[in-house]
Amino acid sequence: MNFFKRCLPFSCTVLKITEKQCNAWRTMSIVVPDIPKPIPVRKSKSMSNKVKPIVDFRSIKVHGGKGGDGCISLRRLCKNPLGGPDGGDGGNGGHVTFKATSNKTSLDHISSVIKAEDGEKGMNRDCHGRNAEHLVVEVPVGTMFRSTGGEVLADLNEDGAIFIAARGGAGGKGNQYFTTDVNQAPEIAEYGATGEELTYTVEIRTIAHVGLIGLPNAGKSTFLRAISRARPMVAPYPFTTLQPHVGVVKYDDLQHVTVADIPGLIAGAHRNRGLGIAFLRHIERCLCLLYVVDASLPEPWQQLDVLQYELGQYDQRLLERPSGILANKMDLAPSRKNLAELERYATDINLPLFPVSAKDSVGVLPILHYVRKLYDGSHAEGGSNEKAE
Ligand SMILES: Nc1nc2c(ncn2[C@@H]2O[C@H](COP(=O)(O)OP(=O)(O)OP(=O)(O)O)[C@@H](O)[C@H]2O)c(=O)[nH]1
Ligand SMILES: [Mg+2]
Repeated sequence: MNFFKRCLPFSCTVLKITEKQCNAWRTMSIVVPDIPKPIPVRKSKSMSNKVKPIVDFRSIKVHGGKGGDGCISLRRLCKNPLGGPDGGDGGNGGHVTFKATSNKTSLDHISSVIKAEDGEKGMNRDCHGRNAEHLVVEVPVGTMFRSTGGEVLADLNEDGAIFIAARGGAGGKGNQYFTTDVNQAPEIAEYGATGEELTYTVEIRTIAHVGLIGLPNAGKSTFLRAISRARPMVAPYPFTTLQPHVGVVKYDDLQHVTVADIPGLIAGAHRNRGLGIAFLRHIERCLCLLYVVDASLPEPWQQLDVLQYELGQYDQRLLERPSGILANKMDLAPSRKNLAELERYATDINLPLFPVSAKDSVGVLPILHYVRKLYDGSHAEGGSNEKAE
């Protein structure tokens, strides 16, 4: 019995998975020599309701902690009624610092107002107030801090890099500090200094290696669900996705490639129509682009025209990023009719075209190989640029 079990396809016996997952796996496990192969998603999607979009831009206000006030006190004991000044100094306020870490990928945990602790007040009997702990906020590697004028003030591009965003105020001196030969009982002390209050815009330079771009309803979220464990909402109406979602594709050489589902673009997006410029900004933060086209619509190549026009109007350099085209919804009859014309169009603009049915997970494997090629290419370029610098 065991022998027969071993002869049967592994997926049908050991793992209890659905027929759809089984098909996806079969398509994925085609042997391609010398290329890292994507590892199919075996774990089912989480049942909890938390669907976390990625936050790549935030406006924040940071307040350094206030220094503690110095104390005015004159020691009076029963046997020593003129004991002298004994007011302690206040403690220093904490700084607000940001630390780059590879454990974070999003800015969603950062609140819009961040305040560090205040220093403690000084007390009598020469007790100094406690210095406040510095507040350390973790951010993803590649986070940039800009002033309100748009100037880049810090770029945390290394794991462990730290930026002090607001310094805490120094603690005030107590009256004991002001004792002199002339004035043996000063009744003055300092207030603690207030901490810095500054405003920054924080943004992540790269949200994902590959960005999925398309008109609303093209099937970007469905495709991301097919290749990763991400769970962006899928529905047959436009603008279902309002925030980018990032999924991870794993390869058998242990490399992880992140793919972002960007909210749908429409004609006029560069003039702030639809979800507007804020969403074109997400695209800027992807190293490579995949245009997702609904091939079942009449003249689907027009979707490519619109997408490329909008990207070009926003930033011409986006068109030079390594790209590819996904002709989605190939399970529908009109798509098959449009495919030949779409292929011709793709050849004209010199981009590879991949027919796919995201809903049925058919045709996914060649895309994942191409995604890996784009990723390797962008990293090789990055490496050579660094060397050149
Ligand atoms: N037949 C078929 N339908 C698909 C396919 N992919 C997506 N759909 C359907 O297309 C509709 C839109 O899919 P989404 O994945 O939400 O599209 P989207 O591009 O993320 O849309 P927005 O988030 O609004 O920009 C849904 O009803 C999907 O079921 C496919 O390959 N075949
Ligand atoms: Mg979507």
